[in-house]
Amino acid sequence: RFAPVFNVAVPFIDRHLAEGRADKVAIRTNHGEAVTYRELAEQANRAGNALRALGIGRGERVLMMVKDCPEFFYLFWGAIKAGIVPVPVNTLLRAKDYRFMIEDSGCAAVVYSPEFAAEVEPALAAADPAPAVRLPVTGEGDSLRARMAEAGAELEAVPASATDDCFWLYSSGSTGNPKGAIHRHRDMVVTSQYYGVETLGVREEDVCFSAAKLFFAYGLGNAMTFPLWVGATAVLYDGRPTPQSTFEMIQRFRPTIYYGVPTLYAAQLAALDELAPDLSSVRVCVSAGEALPPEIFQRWKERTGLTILDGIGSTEALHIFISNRIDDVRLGTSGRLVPGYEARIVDEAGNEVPPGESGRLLIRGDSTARAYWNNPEKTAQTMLEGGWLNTGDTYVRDEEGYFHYCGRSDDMMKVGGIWCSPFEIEARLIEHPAVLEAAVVGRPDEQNLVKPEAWIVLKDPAQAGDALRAELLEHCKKGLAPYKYPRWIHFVDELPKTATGKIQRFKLRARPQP
Ligand code: 3SK
Repeated sequence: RFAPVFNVAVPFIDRHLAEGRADKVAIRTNHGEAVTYRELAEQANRAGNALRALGIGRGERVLMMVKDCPEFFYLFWGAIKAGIVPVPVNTLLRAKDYRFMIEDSGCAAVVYSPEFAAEVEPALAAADPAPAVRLPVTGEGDSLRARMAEAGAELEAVPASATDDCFWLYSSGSTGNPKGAIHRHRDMVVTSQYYGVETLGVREEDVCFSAAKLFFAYGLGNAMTFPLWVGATAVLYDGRPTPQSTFEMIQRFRPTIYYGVPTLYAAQLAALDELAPDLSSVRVCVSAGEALPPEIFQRWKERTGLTILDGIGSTEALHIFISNRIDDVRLGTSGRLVPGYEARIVDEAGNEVPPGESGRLLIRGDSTARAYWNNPEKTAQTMLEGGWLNTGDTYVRDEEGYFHYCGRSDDMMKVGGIWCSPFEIEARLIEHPAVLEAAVVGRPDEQNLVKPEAWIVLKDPAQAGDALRAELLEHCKKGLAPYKYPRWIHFVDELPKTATGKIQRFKLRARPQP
């Protein structure tokens, strides 16, 4: 239940001062900064006041190209408290992408970490309309930090209701332009309580470290909203997450919860022997972004003793809505529904299918975005009647309520008339000791019949060749239904991925065979 007048910055930020956590460290960074809850509340107020002094009004958008650093928190929460809508965006994008988002959002301000100036400034120069306010976070001249230093340290939260617009996140599908998913004040409360507390078990003593960045809905929950909801500590790293850098962060800051993505877990596993990290502080690991191959779960467990809780979420749902639990892991599945969410699996006509049959996953819960900004067509395709969200994922729910991932609905292929999940073939390939990563797509053969094609990254590229190709084929034929083995196997140095680590199978489909 939400109070009728409610600004979500109050329970996430100001509440901690009233509850005796003013001196507790809320944020630690790889630069050695330690920000207490008192400082966080004060700096967020300053950021909100600075935005107001710049003339930014209620409901106007501030685009944030900001790395993982305390200023991300200050700007995000200060804006919300002042009734302004923060829009964190992917910091790995290019000028043309930023130009699109600037124009699409009609933002009143762009605030960016100076590291991203080479892409953001040309986007600002080209955009029409373009915002009057353009500020680097830090720097010699005008900057957010300089404005914050001059702004007041007190700020009254603007009254809002739980269903008022609060912040946006751009969601990039496999095709088309990114879409601004509009989230409401209540959404972060819902994900923090239902997934963070009641599913994952985040608590005040925790130290949370996420390899996934804050601009990604997954990272935003992992390293900002969950720790702030329970008064825990977030650890931020502003560099590129590699096995080396993430292991260094874990050894230095001793997090209790570590959040990664499957690709990074695979790379970390491959580097365990060489780097021999001390992971003893971690009590649980989390994975999302794409389904975790069972092989990675098992090898991680054997090598580190740690359980990886795999779950599925989306930018539109804000965080994970189906998940394994620490005392309830069903290997090879995404787990069961998170409290507060309902699911339906439907066929192409929208009729619910029985357990054991695959179909499109729809979910319903109080954290789902209300619409895409300025995009009624995509809104109608995704935010369905009755509050259902079309996830675009194909799933099977078994009799016991566990959800088995089959792939993105647009990645599924029909082989010999039977639906075939690329994920199942990839999981089989990854079980082979030579394979680091695999992606499978459908490709028409000489008779124009779709067959699986595998693109493989090897742990040791020197092993590539016909002998290994034949071995992998045999491995697949042994472990999969006969029609599912890949008819073509290509060895590549890397797979095309989104900034958040999801394999872009559509790019492989478009690639000519080597
Ligand atoms: O892709 C996911 O699984 C996910 C999880 C949490 C939040 C956001 C996303 C996209």
